Order: sequence, then structure tokens, then C-alpha cells
Amino acid sequence: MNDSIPDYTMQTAPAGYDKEREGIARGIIHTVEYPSRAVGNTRKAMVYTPPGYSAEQKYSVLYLLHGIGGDETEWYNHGKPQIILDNLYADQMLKPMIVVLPNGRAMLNDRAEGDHFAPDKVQAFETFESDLLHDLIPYIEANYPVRTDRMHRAIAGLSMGGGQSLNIGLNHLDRFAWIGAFSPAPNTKLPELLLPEPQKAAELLSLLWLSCGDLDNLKNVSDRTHAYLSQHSVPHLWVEENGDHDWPVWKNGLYQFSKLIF
Ligand code: FER
Repeated sequence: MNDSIPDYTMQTAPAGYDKEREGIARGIIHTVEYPSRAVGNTRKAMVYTPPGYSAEQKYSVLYLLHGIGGDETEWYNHGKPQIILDNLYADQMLKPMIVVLPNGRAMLNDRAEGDHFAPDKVQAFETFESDLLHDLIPYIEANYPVRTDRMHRAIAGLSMGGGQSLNIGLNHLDRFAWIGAFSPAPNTKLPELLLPEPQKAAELLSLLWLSCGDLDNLKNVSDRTHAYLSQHSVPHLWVEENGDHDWPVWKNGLYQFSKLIF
């Protein structure tokens, strides 16, 4: 962990942090398609490149995951990450990073339609581990000027995507040094399975962020994870916010987490 983390006190995101500001440089957000062996088709993701993006530079990468009712456009449509990040860059508060918004429902029809809780759809959020590690990350690394070591790769997400970030990130600490979960859902593995070797995680993690709204019906998932991390002395940031299972908590999560990584 960073030495500074234990003393970290949560700063509330300033008013206007998610409002488009006039006269600042802007990043670009676009859709890409990549071949997926895990699913056997071509899949979509959105990619945000920061203001002043240049192939002459090397960037870190944040993989930012959506919830059970979303797809690769969910953050873009509801969270406006490009506005939050543009504002942070304007204030020189972010390291140069590319943000990838994948579709975490790794199945042939991955559109957010029908019964989101159907067993095959829930299963597809587990299949995503292979799609991410073996298909999407290699695609990003082949097509963007990015650093490819664990210290320059982060994973974070909201709800179902928060559970994925914990499950995938903590199971692959050789790939991710920075992990964030905003209101993680019940797909989050039970603590003993999530972190069978807490000592190893404590040594390897640069940042483990866990946040949840106090009114969230799924808060028991965060509570049990936080309790286990504390019992086993795994440094982490536990941020209990005023809020529900909703965008203000997730956008604040992105704002706070992105400032701390890399
Ligand atoms: C569940 C309740 C909620 C669950 C997933 C969710 C897999 C996900 C919620 C979200 O992503 O917003 O029981 O089980």
C-alpha cells in the first residue's frame, strides 16, 4: 500500500465535478471492437483517451466495469466519466491514463435486455474474466500506447462490476496493483475464497478501494469484505457514504479512486 493511504481522509467531490466545464481540453471517448476467443465473436468496448493524448506517450489503463443492467455504454450514459476525468485533468489531478469501459456480460447476446438475473446472464459476468484477461487486455495493449505491467493497470467497477473487480483483481494480483469496488454485488466471492492469502495481497496491493452507500440493500457484501480485510490486516480504503445503490456513489467512487491510482 501507499504510505499515504492509512491517513487518507475522504474529500467530498467538489460541486461541479461532474458538470461540463467551458474552455478546458477534452479527452475523446469512442467505441472499439475486439475479437473475443472467450465468447467466440467480436465484442464492443468504449475507450476514453485523455486530453492531449499522444502515441508518443505511455499510458496506464483503468478497466471500469458496469452493473447487472448495463453494458459497455452504461458508464458513458449515466456516469459521464469523460466529464469527470476531463475536469480532473484540467486541475492536474490525474496521471495519464486510458479508461476502458468493457461489456462485462461475456456472452453472444450481451445487450442489456430481458431478465438481467437469468442464470446464463449472471454466469456471463464470470466468463468475462477470461475475455478480459485473454482478449480485451491484449487488444488494448496491441492498439494503444500503454504500459503493460501490474503497476500501470487498474480495475474498478460498480455493483456487479464491483464484484467482478474484486473477484478478478484479487485473483490476479500479478496483473492488477489497483482495485476498486463501488457497492459490490452478491457476485463478490465470499471473503475466504476471495482472499485465501491475505498476507500476499497485503504485500502486493497498491490500493484496494471499497465504497458503499449507507442505504444500499447490498451493503452486507461490502461489510463482510471490509470485516475480513480488517481482521487479516489487508490495507484498504473503506468508504461508507451517504447514499443508495445509485450513481452519486459510483461517480464519486470514480472521482476519488481515479485520483489515487498510478
Ligand atoms: C443480486 C442482487 C444484485 C445479484 C446481483 C445484483 C448476482 C447486481 C446488482 C447491480 O449490478 O446493480 O442478488 O446477484
